[in-house]
Amino acid sequence: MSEQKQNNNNFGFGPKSGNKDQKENDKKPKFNITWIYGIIVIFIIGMMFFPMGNEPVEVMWGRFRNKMLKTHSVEKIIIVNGDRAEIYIKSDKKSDPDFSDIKTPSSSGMGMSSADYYMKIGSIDRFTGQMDEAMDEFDYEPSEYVEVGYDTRENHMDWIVSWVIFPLLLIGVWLFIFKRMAGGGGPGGQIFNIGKSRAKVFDKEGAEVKVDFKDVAGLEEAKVEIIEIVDFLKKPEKYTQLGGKIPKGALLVGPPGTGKTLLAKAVAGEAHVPFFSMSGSDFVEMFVGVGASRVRDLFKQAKEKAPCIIFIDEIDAIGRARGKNANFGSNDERENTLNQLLTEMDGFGTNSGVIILAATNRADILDRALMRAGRFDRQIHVELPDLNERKDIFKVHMRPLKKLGPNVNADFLAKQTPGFSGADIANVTNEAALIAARQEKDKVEKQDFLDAIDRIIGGLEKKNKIISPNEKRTIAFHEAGHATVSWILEHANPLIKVTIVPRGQALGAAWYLPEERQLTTKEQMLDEMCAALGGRAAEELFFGQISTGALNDLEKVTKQAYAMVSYFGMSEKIGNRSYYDSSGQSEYSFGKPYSDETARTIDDEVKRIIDESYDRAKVLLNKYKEGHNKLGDMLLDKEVLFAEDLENILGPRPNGKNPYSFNDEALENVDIVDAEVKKEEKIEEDRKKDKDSTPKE
Ligand code: NHX
Ligand code: ZN
Repeated sequence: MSEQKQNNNNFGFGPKSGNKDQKENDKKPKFNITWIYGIIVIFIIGMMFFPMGNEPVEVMWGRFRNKMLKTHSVEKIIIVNGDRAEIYIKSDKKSDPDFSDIKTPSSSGMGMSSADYYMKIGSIDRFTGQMDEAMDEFDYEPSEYVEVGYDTRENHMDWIVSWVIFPLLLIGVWLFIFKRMAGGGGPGGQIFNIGKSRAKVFDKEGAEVKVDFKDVAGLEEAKVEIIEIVDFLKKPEKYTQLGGKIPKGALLVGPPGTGKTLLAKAVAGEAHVPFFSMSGSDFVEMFVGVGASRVRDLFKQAKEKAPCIIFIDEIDAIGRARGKNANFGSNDERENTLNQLLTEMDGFGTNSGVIILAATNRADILDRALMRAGRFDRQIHVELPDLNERKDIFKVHMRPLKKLGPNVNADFLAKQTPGFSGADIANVTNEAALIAARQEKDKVEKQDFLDAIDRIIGGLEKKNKIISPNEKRTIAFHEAGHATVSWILEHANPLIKVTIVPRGQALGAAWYLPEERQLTTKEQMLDEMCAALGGRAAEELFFGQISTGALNDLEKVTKQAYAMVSYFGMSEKIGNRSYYDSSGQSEYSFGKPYSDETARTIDDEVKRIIDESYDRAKVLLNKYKEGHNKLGDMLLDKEVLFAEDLENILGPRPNGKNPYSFNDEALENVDIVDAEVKKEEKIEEDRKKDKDSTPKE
């Protein structure tokens, strides 16, 4: 099991503002407008097929001539649009049985004509000619002649269909397609909003932001800086009257989960000015130029509401250093967005009252231009919490837990969680509460917290994994190997427990409590490597065969050895040279900054260091064979062993001078047995020396 500090990198999940946006959007009662559209369409179609009002009855020429003209019953005729003759019957004739099919007009009938009959006609001339002929034939007096009027009437239905419904339908289809293309759903998913900024605005009332600086535990230095920023906005005169300029932006830098976003939220909660929050990835879209236009829009909005704060989370999404060799795997669109951001930051005056906060966990990869004076001219480093800060963070997160067991102690838990970030601690307390609830307990107890810590570091326990007895023995001996070696070595991390219960990816693990230190000495590194190789060494010595299980151990050891040689100047052959690239911009873009010869030397040195550590582990295990085997058997039996058990078997940890401290010459070209003899002699000597020289207190 690797130590907690290293493992911790896998557990960075700060709250992402994007998720929140999504949730709030879903919460809105979504009234389904499609239904209304559907009803309207059905209604209109219905109107087309079943017109309202009374449509006159259709008649043919024969009936018109013989039953209407002949009986002198026609009052007038209106020719509509040149193809339809509407016939009005004299009111005194309407009671005639011939006209019993006239529909009684229902109150004016929605713009329809109130004619009694109609007839389709071929042409006006022909129709009027025929009528004249018929009227002559039926002896019409000139005064009796049926009047013929003309009318052009627009068909409203046709008009509506061609000018309203059809275009509406087109627009609907078009919108639908673009909504899909724009990714649909999300806020601003509509095509019209594509260039708008997606910033979430928290207004002065700050109703949504309930975080203030009281909720931010630890981070004292960062808080001082950030409180000053709040002050800039509240009382700018205080700073400008002395001629000072208000900074434009500050960059929050720190590993994941350390509370960068939380700090920004606290600023929003305290500043009482509008707060624009968005994530760097919100600028990115598949359409060209969208990122830049979103930046523009964001700044436009911000300037309107100044004084205010803009917060850009995960700014590395757009702020990554622009490639030197353009258009080779570089992203033009991202560069445009970045350029726009740079221009906007330069563009507004220093005292315009807009302050930009940005968060990233990788300041090293950011473009230099972003960090020069006048842009993000302040960097606020947010580091992993130390012991005291973790204690405070535990206290903050334990507040909402209703009932705590009597033995739960934030101090103790802080000691158990070196290398944890604030987010990890939040996770631990929550997990502990869940574990307690699962067991139907009415309190969250210390053991629940410990189980939660194990879970966060190692993953889920997998008690039911099928492991053959032979494998079980291998695992037990492997872990006992780690335990034994690390117990004996003075500079190795102190062991808390060993277990052969599978958890997450690992089949077994040795858990250490790494010391909280800023510097690591060569001896500490070598001892740690030796302990890491103890597993494989035990497999080889006591099983005669080695397994794939040592993968993680070997990976860790190899990286460590490589770092010692090529970064930390800890090998004589390479000397005090470091090929570490802190700029992170691979300034040595053409391969390695050293010759092939040096590369070979590095490889040789790495191999030597690892081989020597391995030999050392084997020597130690050989010497402490009995203790190791006892440990292995006990592990098979109990599955978990704690430091007390190790002490019972192996005796107290060496706290004096370590008899096996690393010595370059002593191990070179010496086989194991030889080395063992020499070492044993040396221990005796050292012990004697120790007894003689160290004064007793
Ligand atoms: C596996 N894991 O993945 C199993 C579950 C020596 C008893 N096969 O050093 O758990 O064996 O001190 C492909 C091939 C991980 C992927 C081999 C992923 C090997 C942890 C290593 C305990 N404790 N090792 C340890 C462990 C493993 C691994 C692999 C893989 C073991 C060891 C993993
Ligand atoms: Zn191991």
